[in-house]
Amino acid sequence: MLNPDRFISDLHSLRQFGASGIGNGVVRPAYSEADIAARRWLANQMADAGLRVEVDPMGNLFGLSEGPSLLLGSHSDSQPEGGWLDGALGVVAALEIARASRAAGGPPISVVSFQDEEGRFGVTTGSAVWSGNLTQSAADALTDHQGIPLRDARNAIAEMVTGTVDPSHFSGFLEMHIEQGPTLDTKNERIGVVTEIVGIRDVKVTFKGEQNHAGTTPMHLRRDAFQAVSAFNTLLNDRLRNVVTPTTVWTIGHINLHPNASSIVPGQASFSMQWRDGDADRLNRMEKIIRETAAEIAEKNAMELSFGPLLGLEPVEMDPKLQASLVEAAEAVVPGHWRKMPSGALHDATNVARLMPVGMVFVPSINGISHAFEEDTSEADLVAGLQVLARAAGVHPVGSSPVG
Ligand code: HGY
Ligand code: MN
Ligand code: MN
Repeated sequence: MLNPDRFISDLHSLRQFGASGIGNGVVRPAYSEADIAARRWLANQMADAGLRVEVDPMGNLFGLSEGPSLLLGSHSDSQPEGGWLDGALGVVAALEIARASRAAGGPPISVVSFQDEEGRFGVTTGSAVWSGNLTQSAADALTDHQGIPLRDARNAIAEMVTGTVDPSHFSGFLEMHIEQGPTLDTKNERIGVVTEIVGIRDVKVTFKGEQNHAGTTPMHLRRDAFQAVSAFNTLLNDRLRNVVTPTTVWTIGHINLHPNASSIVPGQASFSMQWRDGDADRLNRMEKIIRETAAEIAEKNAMELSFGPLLGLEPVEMDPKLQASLVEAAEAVVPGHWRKMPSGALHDATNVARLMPVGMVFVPSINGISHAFEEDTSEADLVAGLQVLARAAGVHPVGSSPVG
């Protein structure tokens, strides 16, 4: 049987690694001390559950059941300011279901916590390498915002590495995750059966102008890199209007002004340009507009323009059979309080979908908040999600009575 109390207690134990800020916040970026300590704790829990622990060269942590098995899991690294459930929920739920499955004599369940899903170095880099979406050498060359290459960062986990893990062990992948958006919360529903995951593009853009004195440099003589970013952002919002839909998103989330000083006209601005949509063609059209608009602004503002490597993942559909299992389980556990929905957030399931059938199930995020210390979900919804995931994974009995 599932043990909901142990499940909730494990979530709080995992939160201790990198516990920060207000409420249930965590700071547990890939390969940080907190991340590695969390992976050690998870490895011990997996071993105690009777699973064979393996860690691949990227630091993806697996708890393997004997023979062919269904893989359940998510990631345990966090954003620079993250919530206690983003990723961690799917890993701890997988662990609890693996325990219940072994106690019930099957079906065989394996567990995974992927590394750097939050993209300290790129976009879902751990599962991207494991799935063959990204080569190890390309991943190793990626750097974080401080310029640290992934090659150096992953040395911190080297002593845990046991070798590669063959994806052919697994018949499919199921991931439980918080919605990280407002839909379930505002519609007062408790479970989301994911139909598809959006695609993403992410590129670093740099404008290089001229550093100069903020007092003596007349406005008409300036080559101010921040002004170029500001003009680019305004023009881009206008240019994208006829291409995007109400669900398309684009974000400048990180900006590095050089030299970032009050009395110096910034000579250089490097920023992250990220966009997401469910349609690959629209993502490509947006890329063209972004590149053309940046070139136009560079020309007008006498800036040098450069782009970093373009990172991205294509939109992906969830497996119909796994969706059907999740629908049956949702109707059994929370009858009438679930919906089918797309995912606006990226997940490891996108990469794993290259290798095997994948399915995802969401639980609500209170006020739709995520990637923030305030991220939270009610315990009752967490347990409902656990029961839906277990039932869809064929692990019974899971207490088919609807949870309160
Ligand atoms: O950004 C994302 O969608 C994911 O949480 N890393
Ligand atoms: Mn996540
Ligand atoms: Mn996230």
